[in-house]
Amino acid sequence: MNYKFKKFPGRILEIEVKSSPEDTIYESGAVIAKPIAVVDRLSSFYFHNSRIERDEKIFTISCQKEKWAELKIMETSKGIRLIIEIEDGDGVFGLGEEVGPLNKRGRTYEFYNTDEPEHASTKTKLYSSFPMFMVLSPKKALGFFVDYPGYSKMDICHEEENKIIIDVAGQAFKLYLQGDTPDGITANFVELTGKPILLPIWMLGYQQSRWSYPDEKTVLSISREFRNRSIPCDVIYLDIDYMENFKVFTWDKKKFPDPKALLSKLRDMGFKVITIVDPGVKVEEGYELYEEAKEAGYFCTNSAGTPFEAYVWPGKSHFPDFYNARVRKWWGDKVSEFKAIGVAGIWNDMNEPSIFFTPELIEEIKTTVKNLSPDLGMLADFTINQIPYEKRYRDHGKKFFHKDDHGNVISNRQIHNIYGFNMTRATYEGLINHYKTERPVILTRSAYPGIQRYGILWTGDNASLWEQLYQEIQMLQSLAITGVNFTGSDVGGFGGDCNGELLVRWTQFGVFQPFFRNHSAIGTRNQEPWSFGEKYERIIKKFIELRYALLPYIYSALKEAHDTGQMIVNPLLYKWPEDEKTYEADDEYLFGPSLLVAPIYKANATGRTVYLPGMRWMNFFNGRIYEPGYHYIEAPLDSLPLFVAENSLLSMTEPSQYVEKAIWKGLKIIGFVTSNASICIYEDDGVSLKYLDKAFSRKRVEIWKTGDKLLARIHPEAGELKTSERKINFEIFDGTHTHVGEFIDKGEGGVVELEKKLKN
Ligand code: MIG
Repeated sequence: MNYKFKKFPGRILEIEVKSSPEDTIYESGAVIAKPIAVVDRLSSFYFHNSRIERDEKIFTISCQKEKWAELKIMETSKGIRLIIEIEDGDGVFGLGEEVGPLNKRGRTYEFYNTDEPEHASTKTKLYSSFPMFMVLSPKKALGFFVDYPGYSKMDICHEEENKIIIDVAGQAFKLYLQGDTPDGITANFVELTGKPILLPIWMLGYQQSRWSYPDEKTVLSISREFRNRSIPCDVIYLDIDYMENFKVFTWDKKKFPDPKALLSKLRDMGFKVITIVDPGVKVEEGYELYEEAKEAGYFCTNSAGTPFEAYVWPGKSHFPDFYNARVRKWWGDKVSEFKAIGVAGIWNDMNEPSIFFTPELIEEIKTTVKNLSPDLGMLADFTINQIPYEKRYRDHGKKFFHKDDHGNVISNRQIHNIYGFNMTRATYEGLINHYKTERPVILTRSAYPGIQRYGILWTGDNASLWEQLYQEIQMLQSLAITGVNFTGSDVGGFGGDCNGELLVRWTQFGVFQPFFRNHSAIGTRNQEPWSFGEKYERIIKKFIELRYALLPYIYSALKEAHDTGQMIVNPLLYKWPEDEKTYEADDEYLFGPSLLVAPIYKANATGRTVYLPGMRWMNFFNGRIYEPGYHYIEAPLDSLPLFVAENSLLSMTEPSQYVEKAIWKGLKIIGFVTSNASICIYEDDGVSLKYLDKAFSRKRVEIWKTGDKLLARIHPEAGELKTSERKINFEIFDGTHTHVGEFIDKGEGGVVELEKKLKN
């Protein structure tokens, strides 16, 4: 075994692990930070005050002589194994898009991007791979990232009580270790893999999708429905049926006779349109994209060097080799050309890549079926059941090849998990290159660490089931730990039939997902906000309006994430790692700097137990104050448990039907302040990159108590954007009284004394 050590910013240690010196590391592209130094001796290495000692293949991670964990690295017949021995009670958090609880102990997880349409709790892999996690106890927080883009598997204290056993199916990879506070670990990881992009403000609005709104007429009528019912909405999606025979970058001219006119009509109504783009290119003579790519050799190949062939939506298809820079450039140009008629964003689907079947598979199935006989009994039944499932999702990697920028052929097996990542990267680079001042908007289903610098991940084909609503609450936090700031689940559930109550509860959660989109599958019940009758529509509307009212707060948090790597969504354990009760509180989380949200995810529930950590909290809806600890909170259908932290503030505005700019006409500051609190309000044009040239405004609002009076101060902190004159209202609760006030903001700031309201 061979090791090399490098020091990275954020006190991260990189260990390059190789079976033998000749083994190649296939770069995943996740890490973009530059190393600070090559380290040759580990004896004085850090981890806070800790040391890593090198004893053959055993590294002891310790702190001032106290052993924290032990890491062993060894060769196996299938690759390289890491064993991390942790302590009793240590929590393990992260792994991004995996089903299961926030604390990952007691289960096995796989990393091999897979189109898994059933997110059952038994599943061990989904569309993305985030082999990053932290080991946490009140006295320590250690971060690990196994940067290997091929197959790996992690047994997290499943087989053996306090052991994490990681099997990497390769001979060489990089391992990153760090020690910090839990939120520091994520921030450092983001330093390593890139800051989250700043999205346009309208991506924070409510979004409506369906597989599919099949024609122009339907798209228009759905959009009008939103405006007629005054339900805010910013984005409408076009799923696969807008294309002609599922050919990427084409429009079905029968169903969408004039897409440009349609997009501009929708724009006038305040809607942006995001279109789906799949990687599978239809094999069809005369189809320009296909001809061009075939001619230039842009497709992935099989072992014979001809294009790799498999069947997806367009039928027989080839797959662009996004691992290659020339192919990425070509694809980026194509996407940009397609976008030019007024498409606002690109939705990358099927990019694991998903494959329905290969021609060889059909042959194999035929053989299997031919040999089926009733005499096989139970085995026959077993074989029949395995055909549609196992066979479809198995590994195609053996016959599927890429070419790197130097012409070396690489099996998909080695770099399988970055196909979607590179497709998103290609799209991002193309859009940024062609639309120089516009913030690119790209959704992706498949991802790898670092994806936050290119696009938005959504969690794929969940189902309209209560247990999956709970699962999404957990997954949202696991993704945030691994640096994915902007993500969310299909609100209402994708597969299966939703109902009014479930849609209300999922929408309430959706308000507190960074990405807030309702989407559902073909053949399921309609799921738009008005689909289940007036009673539900009214509540859904109220919550979508709450989202719009909170936009100043959410947008400022988004900018904070872009600047500092501090995520919008944070598990409670980030702020209270010394309180182990937060390790199990995985059905609630922090949203931005001031809010704690505890969604309702059980059918027929009218309330739930909430754990309020570390300080006092104010119920957002009724102003009641709670001491830290467990509380049962009433939450009938039109309410959810939502709390404002003691000594914190929220910036809000009047809800609108859609948002074009992140410059607010009026603001309202609410909060719970017993000594002092402050919040930042970040504003800019909401769509361009001009903020890089100081065309933004960042103001700080502070509230503090002197005697029994509350004072408010606003002062500009940074930026050159001038906001026009507007009113800022205050409504601050000090634990016994509400203090109100009004301030005319002319841009230069000032101080105002709030007035105590005698009656609340
Ligand atoms: O094979 O485009 O996850 O959001 O609606 C299914 C149709 C393909 C899967 C995506 C889903 C989308 C659907 N797609």
